[in-house]
Amino acid sequence: MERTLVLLKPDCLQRRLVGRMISRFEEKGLHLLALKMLHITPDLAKKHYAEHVDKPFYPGLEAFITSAPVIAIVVEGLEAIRVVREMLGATSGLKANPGTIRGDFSSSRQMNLVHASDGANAAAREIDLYFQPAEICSYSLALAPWSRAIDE
Ligand code: FUP
Repeated sequence: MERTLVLLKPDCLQRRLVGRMISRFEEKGLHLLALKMLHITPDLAKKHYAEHVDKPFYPGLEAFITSAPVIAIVVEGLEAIRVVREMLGATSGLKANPGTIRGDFSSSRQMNLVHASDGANAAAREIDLYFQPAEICSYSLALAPWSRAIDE
């Protein structure tokens, strides 16, 4: 089992797509362990996008990500880090394949609706940025035996 951090970005809230995005993760069979709405501060934005802080596009990215609330979600599942990234598609909605979230809903590189951790180290670091350990709920799903074989 892997855990990954998903962020529904300000454009997702402004366009009232939150429910549809959460539904896609639920329908895929991913397990929601924690969820909160928050307003990202410039300080948190710099921590979240540490690898991009010095890039020319960073000021615009920070203005966007702090412009309205986001929904942060901890998602769990088999190979969840890769599976969720593939559900999002390429960074730019103009390049993302149809069938992916960005491919279906975004025509922008910046306003691409949803963020997800891009590897195990990023997932651990980002979950830690947004959630206290006590905020992450552990529970079993009654439908689990109908979601995958016992040896998967
Ligand atoms: P991703 O991992 O797909 O979210 O994309 P990146 O880590 O490469 O970029 C982080 C965010 O910066 C993306 F969501 C979009 C934004 N971005 C821009 O706004 N302009 C750029 O030129 C590149 C990325």
